[in-house]
Amino acid sequence: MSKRKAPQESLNEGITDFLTELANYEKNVNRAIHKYNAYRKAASTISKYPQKIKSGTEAKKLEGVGAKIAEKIDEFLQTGTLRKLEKIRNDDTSSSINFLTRVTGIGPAAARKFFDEGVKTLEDLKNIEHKLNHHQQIGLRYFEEFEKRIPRAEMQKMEVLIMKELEKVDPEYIGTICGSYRRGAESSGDIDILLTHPDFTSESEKQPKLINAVVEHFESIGFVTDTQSKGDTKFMGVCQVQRNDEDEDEEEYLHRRIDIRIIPKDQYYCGVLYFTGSDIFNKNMRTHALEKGFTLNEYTVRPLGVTGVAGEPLMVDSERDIFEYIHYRYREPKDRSE
Ligand code: DCT
Ligand code: MG
Repeated sequence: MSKRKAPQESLNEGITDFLTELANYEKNVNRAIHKYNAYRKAASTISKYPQKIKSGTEAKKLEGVGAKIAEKIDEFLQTGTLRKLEKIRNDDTSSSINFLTRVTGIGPAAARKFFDEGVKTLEDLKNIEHKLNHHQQIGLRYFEEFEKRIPRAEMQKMEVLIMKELEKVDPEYIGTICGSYRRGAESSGDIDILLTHPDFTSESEKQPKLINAVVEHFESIGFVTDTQSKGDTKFMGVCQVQRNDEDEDEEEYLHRRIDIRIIPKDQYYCGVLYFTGSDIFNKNMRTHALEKGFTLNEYTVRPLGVTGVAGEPLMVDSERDIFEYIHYRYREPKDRSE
């Protein structure tokens, strides 16, 4: 998962930007995930609104925009700024904690802990590098590179490479690059790869070999450069496209965050759906599923009995199956921003 979302571009960029900034503040500094979700949802609806918003009242008609957000929009439209945001930006605690969470491996709780110990800046972090865990050390080492989004052209190059190399390890692997890339984004924050293999189902034993073989091969060709964490089904680390030495004009590629997951074949499409996102789309789809009497998560879709207890997982052979079970209009990945 990537840390920084692409900036929203729309007629109402000023508004969506301040809402996103407030969202991050709630998540990172206050650890108020509901407020984070509320701001993100409002930003997402407003980014799709085809007109320039002229007042809070106008915005309030949109889904996810309540009275308090409408008030902020009025203040922003009238004064060009927001007192609350000015205060947050000028507050040493908030800005330091917000900054620390930009390092992968440092979440809101760790950021608060470091801050309480007097660690506030990149320099401070470098000075206490020995106190960071391995994941955080890598986040620090590649801090500048991870802050840069990955252009779609580079994502496409990686997709070709990944599929070609996967086939070499075992032609039976099935792989999908999910995340914002699958939704057609012009740039991505990281690479989210989902794999499955016919030998691996939710009934079979765990097969750590399946993911290890892939990671080891990617390391052997110099594509995977670092490991942040490695489990039986999930790898988190760093990759880099190797520069073609014959092409002198080609620039060196940056280090990128990569997540690889292997999912049992019978749960693959629930996984692909989940990891394609967006997170807001997933939330809306899960809410819809509940309304129709189903519970949906990254593994399965299950009917809910009258008592609210989930039944056996339904058979799923495609993403479309999931939409059909819960009577949701099918949406292509490019139409899944919300
Ligand atoms: N996801 C989710 N809920 C979350 C986090 C993630 O449903 N809280 C899902 C949806 C997207 C997918 O996981 C990958 O997560 P990210 O990489 O964070 O999102 P992205 O859409 O790929 O965006 P980015 O381009 O920033 O990586
Ligand atoms: Mg991503």
